[in-house]
Amino acid sequence: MGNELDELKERLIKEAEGIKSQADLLKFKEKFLSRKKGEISLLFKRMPTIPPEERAEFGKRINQLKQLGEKLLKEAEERIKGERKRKGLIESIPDPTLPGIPRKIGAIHPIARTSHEIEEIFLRMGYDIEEGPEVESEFYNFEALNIPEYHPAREEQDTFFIRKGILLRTHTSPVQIRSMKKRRPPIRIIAPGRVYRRDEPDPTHTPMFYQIEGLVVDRGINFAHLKGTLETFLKALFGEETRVRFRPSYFPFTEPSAEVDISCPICGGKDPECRVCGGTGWIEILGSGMVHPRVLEAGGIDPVEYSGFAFGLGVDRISMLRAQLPDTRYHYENRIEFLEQLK
Ligand code: 2U9
Repeated sequence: MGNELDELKERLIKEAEGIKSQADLLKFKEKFLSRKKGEISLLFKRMPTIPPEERAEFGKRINQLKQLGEKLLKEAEERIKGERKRKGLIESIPDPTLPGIPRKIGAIHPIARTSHEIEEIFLRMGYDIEEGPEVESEFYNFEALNIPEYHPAREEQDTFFIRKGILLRTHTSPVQIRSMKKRRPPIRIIAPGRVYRRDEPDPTHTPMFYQIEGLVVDRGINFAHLKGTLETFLKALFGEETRVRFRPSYFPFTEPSAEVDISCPICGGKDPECRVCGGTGWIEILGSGMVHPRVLEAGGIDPVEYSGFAFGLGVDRISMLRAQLPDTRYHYENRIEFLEQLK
């Protein structure tokens, strides 16, 4: 009997030393201390079979074993807790030898890039950049530009009204009216910015898009200045080999007016099946004209003393042409793959 208890004591100590995990702890508890089947509990159950004179001693010894088992269990539990804490601390120290987390570097949006390039060309030619409000008065957006209420261009530029007489601008032209009122000639400005029209989105339209318009006002400005300026600009943007042609057109705010085409920058007019120019060899790129005398007057400038030319272009259209996009709506989908391709 004494031997059996000594042997149990030794096993208790040895197995407690081997406890390495939460699972080992549970196993130890189950094996020795479980109330029903634990080895120590089973010893208590043997009490009636022990000769009466040995019972007191036996009881004392198994109580000691029970206390020892509980003590060893507690110690092992503390040890495991301590080890886990130490390991956690070590793992929370960053390893400076690991490779870094690469940062996603953004790209300039193709419309912004096109707009900046165009702005640069005109800045080099001595123009100033002017900006103005996107929420405009009907007067600055239409009346001042010689587009009275009954004019069909109103419907063409159907727009979003904030309230009666206040709307989202349909072109950046109101900026130039404001500039004429603010400055004295000579005036050489460009006005880039967002404009809004009530258009259903399709491959070539979005209800918001970007324009750049230009205005030059001085004594003796004539159509030759317009032609020379736009030819210089278009060659700078599309390449020196670019040819430029002017076709008569009509805008309410210019007279005479012209639409401007460039030779196809993709096929140079050589591919009868070119997808960009449709085989015509030409691409319409901007509108222009001599500022209408009534528009000069609306800007507080005497049309007898001064004359001017103006032009307008759609930045989205130019961006689309340069990237050969089949659909302008790609510009506005915020797809990172699209932006990365056009970096
Ligand atoms: C003032 C006087 C005249 C600006 C002009 C155009 C012709 C033109 C279009 C190009 C593509 C608009 O974005 S688009 O749809 N623009 O064709 N714009 S002349 O004329 C002005 C502007 C301001 C005071």
